[in-house]
Amino acid sequence: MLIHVRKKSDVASSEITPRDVYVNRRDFIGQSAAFVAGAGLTPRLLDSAGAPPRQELQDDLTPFEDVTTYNNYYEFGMDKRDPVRNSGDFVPVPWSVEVGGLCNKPGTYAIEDLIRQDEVVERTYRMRCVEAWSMVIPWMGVPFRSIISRLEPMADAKFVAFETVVRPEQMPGQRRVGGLDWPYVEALRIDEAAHPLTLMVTGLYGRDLLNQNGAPLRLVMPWKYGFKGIKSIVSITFTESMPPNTWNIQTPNEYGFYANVNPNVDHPRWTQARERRIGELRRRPTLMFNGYEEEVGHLYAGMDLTRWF
Ligand SMILES: Nc1nc2c(c(=O)[nH]1)N[C@H]1C(S)=C(S)[C@@H](COP(=O)(O)O)O[C@H]1N2
Ligand SMILES: [Mo]
Repeated sequence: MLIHVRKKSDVASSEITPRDVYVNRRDFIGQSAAFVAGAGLTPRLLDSAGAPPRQELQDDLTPFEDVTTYNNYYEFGMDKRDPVRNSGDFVPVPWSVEVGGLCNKPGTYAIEDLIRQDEVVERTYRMRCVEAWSMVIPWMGVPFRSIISRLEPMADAKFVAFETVVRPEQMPGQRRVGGLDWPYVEALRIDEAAHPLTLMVTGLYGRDLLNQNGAPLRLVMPWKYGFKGIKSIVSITFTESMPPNTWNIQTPNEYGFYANVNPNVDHPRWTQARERRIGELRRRPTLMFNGYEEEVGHLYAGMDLTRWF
């Protein structure tokens, strides 16, 4: 297998970057490239003897401070600072997820039963928002494929749909009139959902997710625009036909279902060829599938990637 998945328990204790190294930017700047190299995808890179290092080796982690204060989470407001400011009343424990549709193990699952601690891995991924900014984030979570296999989808299940919690009393953005319809919904084709890179995330920087990042449970698919990474998930449903997704409902000519990062298909109102990495001044080129083409390109073989945005 090309992708080496490191379980938390596999990591030698000397390799675990202590929390205060993460939190103190000055300390980890010098180590972050090495840390990215040690996580997720890179053993393959180190193995490919003689090949020039790929761009991920130059990617520094985005500081914890930025990852947790510059957010998109419209349930808490539309400005980047709103989620951290307005999510203090949100209570992510206890938590359960409704599983239904075309699978053999439907039911109400406590989060502890869905997320097995011995399956938690750490993965450092680039995240590219459709608004043309990006970050590099060390996530913790469980590969969604192992959750899927426990839920036993039936043969006619072609998609997986997700919903975010609706709690207007704790989420001021849901009390606003106009704007998005709630719940926020998203979906993946089942082979995308089962791809080894797709992570059901419970933490970042070695600690539990904060409310503004989608506590206690959110999705991350690093080759897709960030809006596919639905936060605070309360339902998972296996379906035969393609489910709707929030931003496509809202503005179908701007946001698609697949939403694969693609520098060659511009947003109607801005270019997608470049992006601003949070913390950097110069814009960098956006990579096809956000740099994960080797891993995920086969999922879209034969699709017209200029049409299926
Ligand atoms: N429920 C919900 N999930 C959401 C959003 C949202 O507004 N509501 N915003 C999305 C967008 S546009 C992005 S870029 C990412 C941002 O994740 P982050 O704030 O953890 O960086 O969350 C995605 N998930
Ligand atoms: Mo986004």
